[in-house]
Amino acid sequence: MRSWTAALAALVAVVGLVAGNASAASAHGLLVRSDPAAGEMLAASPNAISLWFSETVEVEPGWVTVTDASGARQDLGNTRIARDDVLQVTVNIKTLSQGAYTVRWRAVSVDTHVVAGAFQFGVGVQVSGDGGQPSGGASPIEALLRWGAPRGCPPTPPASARCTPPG
Ligand SMILES: [Cu+2]
Repeated sequence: MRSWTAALAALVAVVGLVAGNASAASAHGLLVRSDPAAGEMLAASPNAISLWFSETVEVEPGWVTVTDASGARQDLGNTRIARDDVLQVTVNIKTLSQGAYTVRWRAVSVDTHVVAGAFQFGVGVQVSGDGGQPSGGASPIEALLRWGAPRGCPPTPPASARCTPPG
């Protein structure tokens, strides 16, 4: 009987944890848009990459990178929150020559979860269409917590997916 009681107590604790974190798990800072946009073809090199999130995030200087087709870094490693817009993350880049470039980003959401993704853009060239899909950095515990997420999340989201509430 004692073990049953302990098991029940543990179950109640787990359910409480999941329920208590469900709202937090749905409160990720989501990437709203970027400049350049995913898949965009630019006529000339921009001098910075900017990302806009749905809520404030934290970043470290190396957390948004830009690489060329050979994998060489083209960003200046100065990822930061924009001074005049708390929802904007910016990194400066070198002058890009014609070609396809990949932007990889990660940030810490206010709920302390890491969100991350990647997309491509081109300078003077078209990039393939599937470069624009953001991917999440969900941990196993977060995938578990998503059981309780009310909207936007399939019952068993793949680890690479991020839950984007509709609308
Ligand atoms: Cu979260």
